Amino acid sequence: MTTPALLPLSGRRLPPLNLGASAFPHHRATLRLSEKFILLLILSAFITLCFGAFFFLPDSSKHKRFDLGLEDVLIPHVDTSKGGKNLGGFLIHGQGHDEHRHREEEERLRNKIRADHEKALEEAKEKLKKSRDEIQAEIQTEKNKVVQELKKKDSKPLPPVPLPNLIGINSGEPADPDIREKRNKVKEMMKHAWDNYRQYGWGHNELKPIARKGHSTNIFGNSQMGATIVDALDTLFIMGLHDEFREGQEWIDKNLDFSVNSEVSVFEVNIRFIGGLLAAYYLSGQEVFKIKAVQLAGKLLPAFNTPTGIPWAMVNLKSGVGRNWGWASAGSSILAEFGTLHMEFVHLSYLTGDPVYYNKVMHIRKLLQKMDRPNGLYPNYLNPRTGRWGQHHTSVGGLGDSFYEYLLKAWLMSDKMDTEARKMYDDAIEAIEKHLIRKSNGGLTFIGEWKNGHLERKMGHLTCFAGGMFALGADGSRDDKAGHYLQLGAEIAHTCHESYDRTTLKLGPEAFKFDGGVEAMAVRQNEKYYILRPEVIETYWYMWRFTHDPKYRQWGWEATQAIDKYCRVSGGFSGVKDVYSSSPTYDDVQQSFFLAETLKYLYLLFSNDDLLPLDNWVFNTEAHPLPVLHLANTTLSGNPAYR
Ligand code: DMJ
Repeated sequence: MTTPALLPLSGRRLPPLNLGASAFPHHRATLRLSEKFILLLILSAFITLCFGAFFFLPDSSKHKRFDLGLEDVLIPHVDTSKGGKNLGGFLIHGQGHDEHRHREEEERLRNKIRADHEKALEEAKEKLKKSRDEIQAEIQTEKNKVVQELKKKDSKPLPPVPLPNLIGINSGEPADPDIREKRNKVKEMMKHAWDNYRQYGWGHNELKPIARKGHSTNIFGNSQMGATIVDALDTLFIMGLHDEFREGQEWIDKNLDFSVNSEVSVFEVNIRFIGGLLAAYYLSGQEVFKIKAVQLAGKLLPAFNTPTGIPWAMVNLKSGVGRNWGWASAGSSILAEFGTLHMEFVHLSYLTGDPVYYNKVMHIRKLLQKMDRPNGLYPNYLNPRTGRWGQHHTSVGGLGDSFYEYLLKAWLMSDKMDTEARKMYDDAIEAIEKHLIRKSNGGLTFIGEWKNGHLERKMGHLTCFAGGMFALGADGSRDDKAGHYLQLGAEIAHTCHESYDRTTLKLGPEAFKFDGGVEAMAVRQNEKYYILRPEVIETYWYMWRFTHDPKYRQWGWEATQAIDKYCRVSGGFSGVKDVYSSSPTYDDVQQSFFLAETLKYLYLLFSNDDLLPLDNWVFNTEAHPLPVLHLANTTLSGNPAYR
């Protein structure tokens, strides 16, 4: 402890100080300031030492003594009357005691120390004899023990919740033998995709079906989180592949761990993992899925710690540190990412009774409602620090798509009670129709992209989901325009079918143009790939459910055959790099959404409508079915423990 006032602030010598004879009558000489200063310094050091001793010396009553077997030598009480020396609270026996006994004790102590040293040396030698692998295995065993202990703590069962009415989880068998055969074909394709992943990529996020090994991308971070297993579970369940479902469940139970130092996409993890786990829970009733979904959701929450509450795109599951992609309009958050959390987060609050998830997504909604929208359109980018829009780009495809989808589905999932969401959806769709939807010269309806006041006449494969969305939102639309929206859905389905039909492989390109003489075809080489995406088939299925027009099953069957012919390899299914080439090359990735979405929508297309009926189930954007919550606007929490 120093007393700053007593220390010179610079090296400059201070002038002598005359304290005068009256101050120190016995000192005739005047003290120089530096001498006084040294005296004061010594004094202050002494005081500091006393204080330090008083406050910082260990309180022997609180500290355990090290057990060196010294009990007979060090006696913890002070008795100096017999000539003992007091050293820091211990008394060492000296003169006046039995010298012989003392020497014996010293000898005993020396022997003990020697023996301990030898033992330690022996142990070290033994360790060194072991191979590096053996030592690492020992360390790993210790680590595993700690992880298991932590897991036990983490996996406490949640209080029970009354499950919503789960209708149509085991049905759908079509009477028509032709349709049954097509349905079985899709199931066989699912088995091929799963079995190969099981054999060559088990536990990895995805599969490389040609290299026959695991695959991953940065959306899942650097960990093996078994994305394909989680994404595929509900498809396995509805197809009746129960052994495979159980294998997946077992892996999740034993291996899916979110305490990993890994930076993941909040959106992707939400739609694939949380959505997949919740759907698996509702379908099977197995607690493990609910527990894992809640654990994972807890790891995503730190992403919301931004100045505005608009979450970061990515979060490190261990540290909770979040950030945005550099390419996204100067580090903005993306509409289709922060706007695609609502369904899963509402279910998390429902199942846990904890409003934290619900509050996070409602906060996003309130913030968006307050903001000005250029031409009534929502731009794709929003800065989470300033709360201002980034570049004025609007899309119903990549970067925007599922935000609109979730507005509609929030309303449907609330048993049509969330009218605020429905209003936001209606307003948005009106602006989209006005500014982005056009008819091409050849009469094809397309949805373009708005870029800084200009309409780009290009549509993405991703945008094709909108046909199904328009059909799904037809019932309950403003001014009773149900017929209009169903028609719009049919037109988009037709356009997207054209984008498939105009290729060599009968599979759709990633993006296609409506410019000059080009209609529904890709122009740039890097837009000609097909990566097993579901959106066109998704729209066929919704259109089939609402119209029962057989052409949708026909179009779905064309796509099934094309996928089986051109994407199937002996190690699974792969994307192709050019749908206009008769000898396509593979991208060697079996995407997890192929099992979650593409094959599920195809299976549903060839099933009866009583399998997952749309009055009772709402599909998240990764095709994971979540039940409608009939809550009658009272409370979100289905958990009586928290009501
Ligand atoms: C899926 O992960 C989801 O459908 C998402 O909304 C966007 N597209 C991919 C598949 O194409």
